[in-house]
Amino acid sequence: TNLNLQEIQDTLISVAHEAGRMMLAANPADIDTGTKLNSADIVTETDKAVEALVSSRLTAAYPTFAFVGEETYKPGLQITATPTFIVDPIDGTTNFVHGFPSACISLGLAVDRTPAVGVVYNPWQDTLYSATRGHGAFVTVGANWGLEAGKGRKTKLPLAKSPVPLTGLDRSLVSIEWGSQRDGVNYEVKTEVFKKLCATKENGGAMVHSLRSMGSAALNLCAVAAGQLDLYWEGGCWAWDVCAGWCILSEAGGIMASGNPGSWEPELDSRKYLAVRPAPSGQKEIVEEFWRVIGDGRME
Ligand code: LIP
Repeated sequence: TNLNLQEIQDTLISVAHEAGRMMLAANPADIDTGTKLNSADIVTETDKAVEALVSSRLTAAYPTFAFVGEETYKPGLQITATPTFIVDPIDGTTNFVHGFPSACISLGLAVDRTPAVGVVYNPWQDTLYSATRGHGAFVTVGANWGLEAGKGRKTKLPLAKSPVPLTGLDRSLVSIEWGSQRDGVNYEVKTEVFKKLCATKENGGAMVHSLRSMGSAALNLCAVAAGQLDLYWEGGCWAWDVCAGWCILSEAGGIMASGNPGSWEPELDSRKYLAVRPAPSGQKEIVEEFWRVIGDGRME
């Protein structure tokens, strides 16, 4: 298939801006909030309304493409080789509900089960990340009001850190997430790994510079793509959390390995990921170092 990925990206960007205005207009204090897996797995009326808007816009523009969205996903649904929009209407719903300004809309297109277009937009910070396969990754600051006022600036992702080799975990800022699973195998593996990452090494040094959680997989991936974080590790998130950010990460020169030791080519829906920032060297070595910290633990 000969797809015009740039045109698809433009459509996703305009949908992202429309969705962003909806999110800014919603008052999280007033919206009906429900839960899914447990009390930490929050969904709001805004998540559902944004997904309905996005799905109607994208289905009208690209009727032959498949659509997978967080709020309409049914267990068992498979992502196939067909061009598929993979959408999280609000990634970082917990932050959204609390008014913590780290949440976004994540709009991805997968072709042959591989991320081909990614648009991630945080309307609170008016920051838009975008990428299409083979054409690089960009960040636009002041994307909404700025462009409307003729003042937007669109620049290549700030890869200021990319000339800096990765020299090891002990010089790294590492993003981790609890996710909403608070028991079971993933909980056990995560608590063990988090504990090791916070520890002192035999030589008296620290294992990592520090740990962060942006509360949104998509924003974690964009921060890694921009070189603001060195690594991001999570198990339990879904294809809609990572599809768009993965495209942005790869196009910026970062890599995505499996969150379980062993695989350099994780599947889009494998639900366990380890992202590494762009760097001229040290990417493979830091993945192997992180995998050694995980040791025998394996997430589901
Ligand atoms: C959330 C993520 C977050 C992750 C959670 C959850 P939601 O997405 O992006 O980083 O830890 O597992 O998937 O529910 O806010 O769309």
